[in-house]
Amino acid sequence: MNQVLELTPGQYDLVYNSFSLTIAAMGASLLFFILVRNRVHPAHQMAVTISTVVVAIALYHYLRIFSSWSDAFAYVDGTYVQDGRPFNEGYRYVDWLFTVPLLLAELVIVLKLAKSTTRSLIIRLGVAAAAMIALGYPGELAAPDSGTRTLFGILSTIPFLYILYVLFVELGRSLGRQSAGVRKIIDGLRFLLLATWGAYPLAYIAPSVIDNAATAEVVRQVGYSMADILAKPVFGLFILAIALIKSQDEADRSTDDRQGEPEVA
Ligand code: RET
Repeated sequence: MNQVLELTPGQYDLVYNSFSLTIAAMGASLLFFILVRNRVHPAHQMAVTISTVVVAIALYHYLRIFSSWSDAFAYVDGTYVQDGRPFNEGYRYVDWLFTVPLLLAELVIVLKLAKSTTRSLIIRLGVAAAAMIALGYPGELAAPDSGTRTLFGILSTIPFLYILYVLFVELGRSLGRQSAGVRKIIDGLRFLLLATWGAYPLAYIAPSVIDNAATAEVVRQVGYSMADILAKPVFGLFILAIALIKSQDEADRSTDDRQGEPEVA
């Protein structure tokens, strides 16, 4: 496609180590979400279960990404040369195709809105997320300065903006019914979402705006990996916090109910 990519050992290792860190983050959070699940009231366990599935999917894909990266380069005279075997970018997109709709679903589920609202939000957000990822992939494979990359980047941004609209405008209207503690965490969560999801399109345009191909590749890979740590395990921790507060509310409510009952002689 284009000229052979050459990375300095420092550049190669930065990407290698960021993949390694991401694997550790996914593995540790997988264990943590499994262990902590029973502390959550059964009514709110589904959101935590989805977090667990998301980091498991990511753990698998990062293991594949890690070996694809190692296989793609040969160490020749002090430089890492991409010696013909292409690095497989597909793992990332297949991962996102599953995990992005799941992440959106867990956010909606933990809020416990009316059944019909939940259903409609999950379907609309899921379809938009799948469209965003599917449209991004052809652009990701295209050459850095090609019209294809720009075209698919723009097409993918349309469902992306729709998702942000639903989360910030539509969902905002239903937050009034949440408790003050939950509302505070949701505000933090939406900020995290905006900051991290915004990093993906930025990493995508790196090859188009950075002249040096090696630097652009490092920025893109490290950018995607760090964004994935924030968007999956860290996002999952916020969801867990909401589920735990709601579990406490549930426990308080059942204690109140019991106190209201007449004492049995
Ligand atoms: C692409 C292509 C260029 C335009 C846009 C993109 C957005 C990607 C996003 C990905 C989010 C991924 C997440 C993964 C977590 O598991 C596809 C890079 C807008 C927002 C949250």
